[in-house]
Amino acid sequence: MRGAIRLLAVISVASSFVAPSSAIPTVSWSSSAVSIILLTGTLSSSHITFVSTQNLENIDVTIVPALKPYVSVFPSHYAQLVGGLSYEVRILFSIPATTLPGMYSGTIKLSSNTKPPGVFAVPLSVSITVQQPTSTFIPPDIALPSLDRVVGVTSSGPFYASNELLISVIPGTTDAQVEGLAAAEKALFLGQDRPSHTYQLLIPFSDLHEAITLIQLLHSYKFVGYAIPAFFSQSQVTFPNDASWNLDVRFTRSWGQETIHLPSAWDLTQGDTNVTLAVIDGGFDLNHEDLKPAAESSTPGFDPTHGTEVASLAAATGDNIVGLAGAMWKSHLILLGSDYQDIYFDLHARHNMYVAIAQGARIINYSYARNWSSRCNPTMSEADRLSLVASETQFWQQVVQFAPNVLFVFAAGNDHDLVDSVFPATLGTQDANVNTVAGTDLLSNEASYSNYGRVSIWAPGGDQSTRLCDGSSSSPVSTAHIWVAQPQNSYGFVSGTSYSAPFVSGVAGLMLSKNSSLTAPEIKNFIDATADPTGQLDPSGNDIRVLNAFHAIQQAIANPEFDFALDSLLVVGNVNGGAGFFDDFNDGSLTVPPTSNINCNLNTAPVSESGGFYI
Ligand SMILES: [Ca+2]
Repeated sequence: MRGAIRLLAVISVASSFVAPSSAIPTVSWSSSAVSIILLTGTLSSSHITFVSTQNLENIDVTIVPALKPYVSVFPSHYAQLVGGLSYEVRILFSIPATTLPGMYSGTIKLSSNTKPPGVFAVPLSVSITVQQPTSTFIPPDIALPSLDRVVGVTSSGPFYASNELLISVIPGTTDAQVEGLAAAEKALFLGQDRPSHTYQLLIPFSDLHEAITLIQLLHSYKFVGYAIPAFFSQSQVTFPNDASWNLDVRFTRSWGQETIHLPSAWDLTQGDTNVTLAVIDGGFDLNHEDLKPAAESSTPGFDPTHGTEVASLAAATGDNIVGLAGAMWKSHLILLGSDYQDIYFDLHARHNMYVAIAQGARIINYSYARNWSSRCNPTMSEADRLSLVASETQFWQQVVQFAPNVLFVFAAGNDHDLVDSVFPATLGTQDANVNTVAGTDLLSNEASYSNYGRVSIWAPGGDQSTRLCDGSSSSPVSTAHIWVAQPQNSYGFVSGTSYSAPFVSGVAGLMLSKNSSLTAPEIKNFIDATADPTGQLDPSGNDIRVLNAFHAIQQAIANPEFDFALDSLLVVGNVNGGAGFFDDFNDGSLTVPPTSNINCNLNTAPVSESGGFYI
């Protein structure tokens, strides 16, 4: 039954600037107050801006003690503020599962250790209304798990939301049926994802094995398509410990782009603002000087580091003096963030894939992964492991197969392991519209951390010694990294298959810029067919073949629009319109000039014709 809770995770922000009471404050918030309603055990984020009338140094953003268990901010410190400029503070609300229902109020303040104590900025009022989930009200949107509910099988993952299962129901299932299940199984509703008919159930279990047992029970309900624990993917970054560069700076910053022949590719195209590329990643600096996201359709997430880095390789603005050149200098770029640091709630990530598809994305980059191999999960039973692999396959294939003409580009992952149990990367071994990208080093060797096997393609990821899932450390040959954009108009070096994937996403975007009629499987096939052989084999005996942007785009051009390998056109049934033959590109592929329109009127008998066609 709806109505018990009116709204969830709706952030209301008063619209007026703070009016000074006596003295004019140096700093003004864009709103006087922030208020939010959240369920216990969930999380949400917001952002707010402020302006200072003068230059300031060393300003801290502080939270009153009463709110500290529930609120954190990013950034929490500004070394320099320029008077008159607007600064954004991101606010994360995380309501631990044990929080009692009620109203929690307090303030967020700006303070300066060089200014006398007192009010130079009016504190921002914050109020949080905490409610408990029920078995009778299904919140209308996804709920993100609170930070205390992020638990790991080990301290380095895999991570899942405690006491939460996701059930995807078959079309036609009613809310009442799902409410009946919840009542019978003593489950409470946290949220739902409508595009995938998925419900988030709060239901107690002590570990993953118990969760899998519960899932088998839930499968006894005929309307349950599948059920799965609520997992988080992990960003596939490896963290630099030491930068030991011997090479010229210019070369170190562009070897990845040179390896995949982007400079010659850019002679053919630098991209197209009509090609929509979505990067689903941790968070983004939407104001970065070198990123131009589509203003209407991006969400920043909380920690802007990883997403800014990944997006810059695919789509940093080229030829603008600053920063670097993304594979696509021009694109329609959608950036959809997470509200966590280096993890992404799977349900949210998948939901954002549906969002990107609805907004016309042709390419979706996701540089996150989770590995269910026995090597990475030595304490898990084989039965549990296979059960999770089966659920995961259904979970990710639901969105991949929903949009067969969208190219999904996934990082292969950083465990130096077979890709077969890595999600969502392993879908590249079975789905024609999924590209799984493994990482190479400066010399186009397999990066020491990169997963391998039946990956779709290899691309530069840099290399360095990395802690692997089994606790061992990888042994790099070279330690060259990848130069990327980072928050607040800075730049730096990183490594990981996180950074291999966006090279492929950007090159796919370049291919579409030259030929928008390419299908996602064609893009995947052309990238594969034109890759550079290295003569090396990965540990499983597969060829290491590195992305070649120039040849991939040439292949895209060689397959112009309307040049079908079609022998006949059979029109069956009631088509009210016309069809005909023509050759759009004058490339000589049609030897017979355009002829013979076919008129397909209602109720005409089936006809067949030969040649190229348009409808
Ligand atoms: Ca640039």
